[in-house]
Amino acid sequence: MDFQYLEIERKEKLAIVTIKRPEALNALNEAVLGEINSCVDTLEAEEIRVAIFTGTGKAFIAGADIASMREYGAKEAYAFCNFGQSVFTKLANSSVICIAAINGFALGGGLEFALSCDLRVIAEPAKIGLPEVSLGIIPGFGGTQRLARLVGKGTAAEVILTGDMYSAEDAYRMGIVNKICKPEELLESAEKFAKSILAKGPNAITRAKTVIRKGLDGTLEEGLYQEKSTFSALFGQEESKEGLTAFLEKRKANFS
Ligand code: CO8
Repeated sequence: MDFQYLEIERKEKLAIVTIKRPEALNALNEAVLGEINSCVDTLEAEEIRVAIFTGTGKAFIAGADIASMREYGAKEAYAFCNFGQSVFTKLANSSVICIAAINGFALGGGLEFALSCDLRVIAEPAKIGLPEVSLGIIPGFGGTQRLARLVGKGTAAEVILTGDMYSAEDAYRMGIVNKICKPEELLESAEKFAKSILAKGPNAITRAKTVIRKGLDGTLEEGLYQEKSTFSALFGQEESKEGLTAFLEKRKANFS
């Protein structure tokens, strides 16, 4: 499939997806969101295991497209919000492990995109925030829920209620990102995570992702049940046989 706003570079089971709408700091309009939606389907169909998402120019994504939203009434806003939430939920639920490589501004819908990914790496000059309240609106692509689940209610309330922008250092200190690095090392840092994940059991990785996510959506008891049933289901499979045997034979597991 051809994309106008996305460029996909494939390296075997790893894909690097660059969002390219620099004239609007990669802001998310319906077309860009639609391409991200199709991109997730494409990556899954190609059995890509890890995807790194980054932005072109000085932004990762500077939010939802303010120019498109200005004319919205409640009905149009609901539809756009609904679409954005469904795209980001697809990403969060995908079998592909998603890493946000935050190269520049990740604001509003841009941070919400990063929060839907499994891991986040940020370059030192980048800035993050949920500035929606400055526009008289609130985050609408999952930010109120995913940020609070990631860093707790207090920090989420600070970010959402002040609408302030934070440095990469602040984002790391708050636990919003996993790693901070120099700009020239951003992709390398993200690829380091990717390589580590790619070397592990593919089934174990996707099942672990699902259990983490589902556990956060329910009670501790439900989460522990999910863990128990998934843990046991992985036994007796080729993958776990290879992993367990390789350890005992003092060799690297070969999961291919
Ligand atoms: N939407 C549309 N265009 C944008 C956006 C955006 N979010 N951000 C930047 N642009 C455009 C600018 O208008 C400008 O265009 P032009 O050159 O034609 O004037 C171009 O990108 C470059 O931007 P700046 O000149 O402003 O660049 P600066 O370096 O001076 O500033 C900033 C960079 C600080 C990132 C600044 O552009 C900014 O504050 N942008 C807006 C950030 C923001 O408020 N984001 C949140 C948007 S709301 C949102 O994401 C809600 C998500 C949920 C939606 C639910 C649906 C109903």
